[in-house]
Amino acid sequence: MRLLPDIVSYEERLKSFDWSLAVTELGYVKEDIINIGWYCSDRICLKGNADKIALYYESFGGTEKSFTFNDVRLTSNTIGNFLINLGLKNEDRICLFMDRIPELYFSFLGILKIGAIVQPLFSAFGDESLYIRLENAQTRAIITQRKHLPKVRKISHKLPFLEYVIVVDPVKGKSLEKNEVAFILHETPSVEDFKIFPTRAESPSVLHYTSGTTGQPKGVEHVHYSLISQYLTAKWVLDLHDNDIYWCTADPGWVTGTSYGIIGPWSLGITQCVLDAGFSAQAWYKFIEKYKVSVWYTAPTAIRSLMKAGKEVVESFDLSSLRHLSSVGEPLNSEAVVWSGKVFGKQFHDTFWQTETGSIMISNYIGMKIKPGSMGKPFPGIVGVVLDPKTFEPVPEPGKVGLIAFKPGWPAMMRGYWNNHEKYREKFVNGWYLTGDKASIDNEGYFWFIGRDDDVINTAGHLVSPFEVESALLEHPAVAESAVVAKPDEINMEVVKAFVTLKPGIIPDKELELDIMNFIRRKLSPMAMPQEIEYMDKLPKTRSGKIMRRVLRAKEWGEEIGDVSTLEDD
Ligand code: 6R9
Repeated sequence: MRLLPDIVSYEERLKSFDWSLAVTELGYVKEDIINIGWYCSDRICLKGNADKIALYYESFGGTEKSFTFNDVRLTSNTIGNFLINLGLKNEDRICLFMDRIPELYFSFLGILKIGAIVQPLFSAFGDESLYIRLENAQTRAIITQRKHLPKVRKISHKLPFLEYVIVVDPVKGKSLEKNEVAFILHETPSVEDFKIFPTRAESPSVLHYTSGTTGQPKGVEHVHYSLISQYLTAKWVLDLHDNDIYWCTADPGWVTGTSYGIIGPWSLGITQCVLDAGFSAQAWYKFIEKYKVSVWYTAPTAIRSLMKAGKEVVESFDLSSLRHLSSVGEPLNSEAVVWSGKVFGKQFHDTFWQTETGSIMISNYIGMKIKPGSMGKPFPGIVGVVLDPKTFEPVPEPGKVGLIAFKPGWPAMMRGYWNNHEKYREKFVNGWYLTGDKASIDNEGYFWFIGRDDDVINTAGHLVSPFEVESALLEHPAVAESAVVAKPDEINMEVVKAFVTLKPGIIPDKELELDIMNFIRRKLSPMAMPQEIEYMDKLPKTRSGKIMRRVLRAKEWGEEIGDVSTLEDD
């Protein structure tokens, strides 16, 4: 493998690692101001890179735009100034509910510059998904596009804390409703000097929502100090160098799209590109060829879809610019790693982390031998183990399955779940942070992913809570009871499957199945929509009345059902 001359091996890094390496490179002085918005724009300009391209953007329809780091500095200043003039202030929650348009990226930094908390949400979310998260965070403002206004309007009257709906592309002459304000970036005078709020290491920065098995989604609280981890992992794991053109395919509604789609690369002054369009093998290869992408961070479902599209498609494009490939979000099967080695001449480097960890924890570090199918080893400075599920002590034998856990204390670690201290506390046992995933570690220290330790469904890298889908299903007029589990899928690894019982007198048929699916798609999201609905006369329940998802899941995966002694009698 070709390594760039400045690369230090994993073993060497382990010997002398300290997070202060990043602190020094970033010029951060302990106890002083640290603001991610400033680090990702102003600082890069001060270092002499004001005219360097920060963002190449291409829209769904093929519109191209490019922005320098100075543009990023000015636009984020301008947005920050607008928010301040509305009366928004530090620690207010401001939601981004937009497609991947340039305003999304600039607003992210603008919100951080005023010391407010940025709450990014997928624009594909339906009104119910949006409502639950805005209500939980008591969000004060939302920045959106007019195409998403109908969803916002449907719920804004139920959100007493939501004061402003900021629309970045209103139609001229078409009136906005009373709490809606227009903000058109290119028509707003640019703000050259902006007083950035003096955030400190522990000041809150980003609030990402993630789904668990029970209860509503949890808001994961991050702080400005997360920059230290995000900067260093972007540099050493994604292998970003000054002349790289970097493409992170993730949407900033997901933590990968912020930690490594904004903060990591821009704090390093790297040029990145964004394609605001859905997946197509042709379009993706064309994009890599056109922008000469050298570093690519994507997800296993996309890689499997590319595999399915075949080698011939790859060969019709010039992809020789690619230098380093990484993946995250779900298990990366060994076939995909081997395939990428054959067709791109480079193997994908798997990385493992979570919304809660804020930055990459386990990876196939640059230069390290790749064992296809393994997630690699903990990043220097990260103590990662697998714990015995009964004693919560590290498992000493190589190859034995346990719970993936980390010693708390790395800079990007979440600081809490929004308003949910109890759930946060449950994540720690014996001084370890529990990820909720299972793995084994081999005799060379490589981690091998086994699966999640809960019922959360990971479909195409998106975590979907069965509880959220079950609750939404109950709101459908025909549904009496529901149970939701993962079902295996060749491309997405898992998809959502719902088992339902119907209300008396309702006839189950195909039309109703489609109606229920669409109901969930509109209410929650396309990711949460069940791909299959199975009608049941009765759901398996424990004697105490709890639905046994385990039994239904085992059936889908062809596994042993296990202990059913608590199953209700007929
Ligand atoms: C960044 C991100 C976290 C969960 C995690 C695990 C799964 C992530 C993985 C992986 C197998 C990998 N996951 N990376 N599973 N191999 N390389 O994905 O955050 O959305 O919070 O998901 O995703 O189950 O616990 P998030």
